[in-house]
Amino acid sequence: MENIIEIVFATGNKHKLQEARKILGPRFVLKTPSDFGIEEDIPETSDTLEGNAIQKAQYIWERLHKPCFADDTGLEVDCLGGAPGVYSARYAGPGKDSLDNMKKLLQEMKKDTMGKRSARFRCVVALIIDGKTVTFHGTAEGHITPSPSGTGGFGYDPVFMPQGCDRCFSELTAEEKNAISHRGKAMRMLAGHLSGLML
Ligand code: ITT
Repeated sequence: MENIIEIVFATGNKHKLQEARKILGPRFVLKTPSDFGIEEDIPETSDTLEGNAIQKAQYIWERLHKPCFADDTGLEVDCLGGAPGVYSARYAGPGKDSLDNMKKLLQEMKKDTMGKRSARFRCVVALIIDGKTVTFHGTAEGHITPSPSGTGGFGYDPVFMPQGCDRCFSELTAEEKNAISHRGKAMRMLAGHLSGLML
């Protein structure tokens, strides 16, 4: 029988946690910072996804000294020169939510974009075990739709249509999104790595 692997996911985002639990399956018991009384927002001040993912995982490692990982994700839109990218969470400014971010994105794309709507989600997962860091990368290619649709998922999902699909991430079931998403890809690599370590 496979052993259970307990690990801390350094996130404050409940949607990410829900997705990670589904992707990783019952063998992995995911704890959160708040299970250990860490309630503050974990700083993410790097200008790269990898830098932020490592920074978030390190924040938890330094406080708990338990196996932990973090996820930093960005949406890169080609006609906007890769924006919002690493600034996806704060695109519409401080104190704004996902609806404001999507609104700003669609507004920006009404400008001189020559009809080009290609985009991708990039996810970097940073794992720390025994003080050693390893990163995993996952990408989902697609395009930004002219208006939001669907009610599932979170963040920019209502305006992101993955390549080869006629529905946005927000119109897919959780299983369908996880099968092709940036996070699904990165976290399946994480699971493979952890399984190989025979923790
Ligand atoms: P943690 O740092 O606590 O993990 P966060 O929400 O701050 O949570 P990010 O910095 O990685 O996480 O978020 C980047 C932004 O991209 C944020 O606005 C999310 O809503 C959005 N986002 C992340 N993953 C997404 C996904 O799978 N689908 C749609 N939007 C996503």
